[in-house]
Amino acid sequence: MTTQTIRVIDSHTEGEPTRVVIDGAPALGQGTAAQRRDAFRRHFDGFRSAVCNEPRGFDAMVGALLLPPNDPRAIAQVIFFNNVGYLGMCVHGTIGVGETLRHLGRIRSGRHRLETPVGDVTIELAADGSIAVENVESWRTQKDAVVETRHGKIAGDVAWGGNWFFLVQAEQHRQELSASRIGELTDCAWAIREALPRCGITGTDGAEIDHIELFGPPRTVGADSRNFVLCPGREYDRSPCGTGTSAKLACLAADGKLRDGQSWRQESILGTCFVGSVRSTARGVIPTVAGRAWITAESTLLLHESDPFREGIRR
Ligand code: PYC
Repeated sequence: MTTQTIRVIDSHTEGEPTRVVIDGAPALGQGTAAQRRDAFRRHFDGFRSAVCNEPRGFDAMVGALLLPPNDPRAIAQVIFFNNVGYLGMCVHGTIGVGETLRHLGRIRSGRHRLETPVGDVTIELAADGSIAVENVESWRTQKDAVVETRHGKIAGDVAWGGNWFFLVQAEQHRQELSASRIGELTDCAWAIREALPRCGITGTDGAEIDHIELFGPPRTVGADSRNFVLCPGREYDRSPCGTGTSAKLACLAADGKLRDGQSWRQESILGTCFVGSVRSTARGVIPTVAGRAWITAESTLLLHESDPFREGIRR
């Protein structure tokens, strides 16, 4: 009987978990992060499920494969995945990767480039322990698109922040953004998610919008906004969701409500914060989002040949 071993380092970024695979990843050949992500999806989807799903993970777990870069100017290549599939970018996960590289002694300070399937991003380690991610270019493609759901008609903006988002003002639909209402918020956000394709609302080139962001007034002193973000696998983001914050910053900038360099403090449904700012481009913005991560475990996952759940409990 053989047993496959996978070495991982777990962390959480402002509450949201990241599991970085540092050894035991499948052989994906040479190529860009997008090419290797496609090979991973085609040939090793069971590996994704084993790392994220029960009994070794849980629904909120975001995995990150740490691979050698395609371009030697980058420190590493990263492919993000979750309980149901693959992410374009993941800012909380990138902060988790940064903290993991620091924990491993591979970086100490300064700026470092990482390759992701949707473009290169940069991490910068600050003296206070936080990590800032300069994300991929982000922009809004639709304002006030209306979706017909079982909760009634709901208007929202479509924006790219490294993943596709539909952003909805929560108060307009009597949705109080409180951690005691996670069940109701999940139900509302999922109804929107399911209705979007029926209403023909997509990202560019028909891309599926798989993240729903409800936003409203903050509760923490000094924050600008609170959000609730539902991820593709029907699990909510414990952090303020960095790609969702990037999408929000792109909408604010498009509405003339955020100047270049101005700070925006985005609070999560749990009350943790990311600090964001933007630099304008012709199409949208380049967002920078900063937050903190903590290492929670160094482990070896064991996948026994005889285990009926060696590839996790798939959803
Ligand atoms: O921080 O970008 C993010 C993210 C995406 C999904 C979960 N977190």
